[in-house]
Amino acid sequence: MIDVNVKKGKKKFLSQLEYLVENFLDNRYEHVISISHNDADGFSSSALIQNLLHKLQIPFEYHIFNLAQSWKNYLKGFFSKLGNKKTAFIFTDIGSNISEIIQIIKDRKEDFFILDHHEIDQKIEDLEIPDNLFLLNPTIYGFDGLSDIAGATLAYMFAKRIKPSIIKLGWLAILGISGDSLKSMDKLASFNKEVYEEIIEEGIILELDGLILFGGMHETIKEGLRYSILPFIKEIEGDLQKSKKILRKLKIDENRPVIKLNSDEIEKLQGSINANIIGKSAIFPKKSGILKFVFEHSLLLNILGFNNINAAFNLLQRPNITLYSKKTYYDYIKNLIKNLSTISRIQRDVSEKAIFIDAEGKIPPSNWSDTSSFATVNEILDPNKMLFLGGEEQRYHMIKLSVRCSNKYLEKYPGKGANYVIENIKKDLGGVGGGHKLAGGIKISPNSFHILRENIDKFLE
Ligand SMILES: [Mn+2]
Repeated sequence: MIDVNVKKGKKKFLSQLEYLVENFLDNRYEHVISISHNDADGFSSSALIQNLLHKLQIPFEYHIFNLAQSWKNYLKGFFSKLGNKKTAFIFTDIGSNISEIIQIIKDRKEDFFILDHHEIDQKIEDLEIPDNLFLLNPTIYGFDGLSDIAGATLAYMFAKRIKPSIIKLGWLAILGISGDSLKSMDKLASFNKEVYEEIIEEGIILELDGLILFGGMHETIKEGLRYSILPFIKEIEGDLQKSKKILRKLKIDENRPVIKLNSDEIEKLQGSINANIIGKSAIFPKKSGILKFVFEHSLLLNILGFNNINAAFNLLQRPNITLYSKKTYYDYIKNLIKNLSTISRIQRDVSEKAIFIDAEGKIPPSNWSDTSSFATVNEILDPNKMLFLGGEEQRYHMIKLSVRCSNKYLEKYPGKGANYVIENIKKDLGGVGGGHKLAGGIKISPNSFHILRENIDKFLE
């Protein structure tokens, strides 16, 4: 295989991975506490670590943390209950508020393994890493936390080095990749791509060439066009009648499954739709219904993770979907499409480099984050500007903002992505938040928000 990562510190990254693996094995822990994030990538990472610990016969507990409280308060709850067993914490897909975490753990006797792909909140050179912290973060070595390596990819690589039979659970890594990257499978890069190809080789997932109507891949073509959120199809906007009309004009049987259209039909359809709908998708041959389709499965995990952690973990065990999950899925998709239609018409406050959208009263707060993400990947707004979407959070009277930018923006302003601007804001105006280059979030006071809005281009410099 061609090594595409020579320029990035692949060797250093892999030797750090070995270092974590060696220490994890040498220390013979008697108890492990796994903590992961509440999204598809986080659940998949957690499931991989749980399976590893099960195989190693190490007693463990697992938890999901949504960063709603400070690390200090969250971890205090664990520290007060620890006995004398030799204990390790494993954080996956979470925990890159590294300077804060170091202060909390540096005098503890437990060990902490952090496997995360979010950008860390400080320069690594400026950190004093305590002996009980085992940090593996590919962004330190120049990798991109979204396109190059998902949290679950990282968890998979760690677990597989310890127990090679983890390869059979590689589909979990694919779920994490799909949930975080929001990309057609031919656009994966680096470690994500390597793992993806390895899992295909293993026969655990199958790759399909053809239509990309993510959100509706499991449907008939008329419903697939209607429910597609990646790409979001502006010509249809979730309207079944509009979808049927297009298909009738093209003389395509509206009841054919999305994945059964032939190349002639696909080409005809592409000709009348303004977004790219051709690419590669993947399926889990052992699952059925919605769960057979990788994107749709990971989307459902993301949706459930927001308010039903047990249902999300349960989904990983099941070959097919429950009625409850199915309803949740369609409610979500319909809502998102409505929100994306709203976004394409909503009033925006635009500066040279940024777009502000006041979503209060127009989009439910629980949808702000996903609406921002899908508006950005679908280029519904100007891709040359950074998006700030949000409003006041009623409970705490803080302004909550989703921050998003496109790859196009990053090419124009390298190194000045979402996490960069969030750190700038925190430095000057306070607040809590973090994220990746392309996506992040921050909560600030109404006063700070006012200053931010007036001076936004300075924070983006
Ligand atoms: Mn992640």
